[in-house]
Amino acid sequence: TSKTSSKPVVKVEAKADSLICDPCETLGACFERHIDKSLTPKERDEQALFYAFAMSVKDQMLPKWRATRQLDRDTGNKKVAYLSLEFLMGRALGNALLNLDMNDESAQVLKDYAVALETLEAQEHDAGLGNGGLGRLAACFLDSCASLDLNVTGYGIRYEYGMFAQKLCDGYQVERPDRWLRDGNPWEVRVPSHNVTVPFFGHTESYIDRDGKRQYTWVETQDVLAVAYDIPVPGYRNERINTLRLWKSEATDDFDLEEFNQGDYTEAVARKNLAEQITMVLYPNDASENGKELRLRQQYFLSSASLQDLLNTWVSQRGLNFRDFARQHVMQLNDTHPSVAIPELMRLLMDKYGLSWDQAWDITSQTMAYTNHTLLPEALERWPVRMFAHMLPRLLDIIYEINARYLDMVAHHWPGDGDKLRAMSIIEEGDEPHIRMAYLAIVASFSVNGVAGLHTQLLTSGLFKDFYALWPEKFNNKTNGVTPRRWLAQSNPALAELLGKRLGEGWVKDLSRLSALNAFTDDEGLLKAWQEVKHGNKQQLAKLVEQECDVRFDPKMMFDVQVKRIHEYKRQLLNILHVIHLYHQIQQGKLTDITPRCVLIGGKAAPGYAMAKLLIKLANNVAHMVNSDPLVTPYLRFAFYPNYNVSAMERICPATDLSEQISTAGKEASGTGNMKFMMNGALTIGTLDGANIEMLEEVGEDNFFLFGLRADEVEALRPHYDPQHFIAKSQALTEVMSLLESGHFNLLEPGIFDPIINSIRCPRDPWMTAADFESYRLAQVQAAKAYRDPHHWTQMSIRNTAASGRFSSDVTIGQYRDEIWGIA
Ligand code: NBG
Repeated sequence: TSKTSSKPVVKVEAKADSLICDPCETLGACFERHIDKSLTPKERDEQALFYAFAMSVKDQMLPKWRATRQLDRDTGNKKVAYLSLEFLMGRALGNALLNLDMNDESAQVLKDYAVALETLEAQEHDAGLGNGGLGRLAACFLDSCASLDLNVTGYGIRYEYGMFAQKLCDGYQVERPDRWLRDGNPWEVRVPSHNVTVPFFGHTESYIDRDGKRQYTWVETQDVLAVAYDIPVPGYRNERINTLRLWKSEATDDFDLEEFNQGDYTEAVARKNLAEQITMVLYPNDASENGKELRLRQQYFLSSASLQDLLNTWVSQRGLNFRDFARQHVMQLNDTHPSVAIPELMRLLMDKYGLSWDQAWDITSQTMAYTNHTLLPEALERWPVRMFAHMLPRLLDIIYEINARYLDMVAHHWPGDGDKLRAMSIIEEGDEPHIRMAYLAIVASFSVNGVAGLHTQLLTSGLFKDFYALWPEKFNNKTNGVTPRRWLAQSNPALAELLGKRLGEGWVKDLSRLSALNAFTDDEGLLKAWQEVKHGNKQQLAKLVEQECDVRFDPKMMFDVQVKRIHEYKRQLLNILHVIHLYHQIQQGKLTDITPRCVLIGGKAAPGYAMAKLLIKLANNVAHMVNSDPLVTPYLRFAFYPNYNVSAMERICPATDLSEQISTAGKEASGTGNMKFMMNGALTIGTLDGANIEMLEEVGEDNFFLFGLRADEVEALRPHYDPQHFIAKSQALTEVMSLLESGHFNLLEPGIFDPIINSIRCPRDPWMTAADFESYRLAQVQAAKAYRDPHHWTQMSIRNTAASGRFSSDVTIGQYRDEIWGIA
């Protein structure tokens, strides 16, 4: 029997509506109600108060939230669905209060309960539903879409366990589950009226319909229920509240029923677990393949549920006429992770709604848009055909058909070129054929974008060169950005206040206004205030570092910070080698070029990435040696920050003097941390990579510490790269290597760092650490020297903030709106 999702979905008005409290009820009254209703006096601990308070803030949003949905329904404007396996939202309370302009009211209300707003804010668990840049970008984009009053819905997965919690055990990373929902999530609203079912497994059957046409059905599927959880996304001081809809997988009732009827109770319960497994956990790999079957299930689950949701809404409002559907929708695919949405939309349109191939293809290819986030080959998704055949048989048929038609076109463009056909085919042949998801995404999308100028250029001249020749009009660049609400107004209140006094409040909505600061770089009053703000932020971070790392940072020293995922291409190693160099210099009494500094590194390594984990151990061992030598600590302190996440960054970036953006050129697609630091007045030491290039363009070489090979130089050097040559040429690196190789940092564990040492010395080192060391060291000397002139340093700091306007995600989203989405 078929248990496919073709049964009619009964529409019930969103449950959210019935939850609405009296629209006139004040925040205070609402809070009182939540406390009185649900808490005895004994239960009123800070966590419970946070929950009640967040519920009250959400209640205050409900009327606007409903009005937004009503408005979008009534105006029938084009709708964008941002499909992403990751939304790294962090905490929501502070952001909601800022955007809704409820900070003063909140403080007033909480006075009566003798609890500080910051205390409640600190109770919230980070929504860590992402790995790093890609997931946080999606979160910044949601804030900008709502703030620019755009009809954009985020579709994602409600992982029970988010990004793992990182513990350090003897300097090694240990992963702990992130049970972020353990105290409940006050922001979400379960909306069962939007439930859909998602089919898996089974097989395809064909039949001849009444008109004599061959039709296909997918039968004997195992269906999983997708339950919608909505989270409000308030715009900054406007009337819009958008929605982030996260899907949770559950067992379908009829599925259970059948098993129960057969009397097989345990089997039925076991099946239920299988269904619920799908959304259990986020895969913790950043920039490397997650080639597991469960991951493909997550991708299909998200894609199918979201498309069914969009189609159900369309049909309920417009009936079965799809003529205008493409004009009214865009699906933005955040990397290839949700690209299985392409054959799924074809399937739904043809098998469920009876459209022809050509009609379905027109709609699909006019609504799908793909963003690429990496050039690293190990991160490009390829799924075994075998896995598709088993799990998604109907989709495999469709992918084959897409490929056949597309390859005709390739053959036409390059007549008689069999190699071209093989190279460009969506199916990679071999002993184990694979589906190349990026190729599928390019073929079916009307827009393909990279995330920074250099990245897009490398895509069109390298990885996707052949596709660019075929469809140059599809390709475009959208340089990333970050939201100034969270990353400046909220995380750096002292600087925000200073900016407000100097520039008015308009900068929060229009970050280009920060450029007006350039007129004040000789204003002694501003310089002094600027320094005081930074100093205050550094004092706060120092407290946090002492608490988390048991290392004392001195706010008078330079704060030199690198926080991001741990990956060889990001070259935390280069940074650690430089720390070893400084340590050695200080021990030798060579103090002339030394500026006292505190170095902070933080970030998570993918649990299966041995080299990245070893780098964490190296950082910790070096930190131990540095911090326990009283001759060294007046000049140098070094800490590894555990469990780096969004909330940690909110404390770290306002306090940073020097931001480390030191990836091997050509490897970092864009970076977004680089922008957060710049916005908060840090100076960057960096390579010509990703968006660093555009930052440098904005701020000028005099306000940026540039070093290292360019992307083209890296590639030119690769065939004859000789690290020994670079080591021999640099006295500093020679000394660092011999200290490292002497076992000085691992006396009790001989040999543990050999893989790192060997990687530096290996001519095939893809990251060319040795090649850039000397240039990096010299740039560090420049930075150290510059820091000793506080007046000049502060001017450069101001210029960095002033030049950061272009990196607001409002600018980026404005470009998506105008150049890809075509929405009002
Ligand atoms: C990451 C890149 C970053 C970029 C973010 C957001 C992946 C696959 N890519 O450089 O490494 O800033 O995406 O675009 O996570």
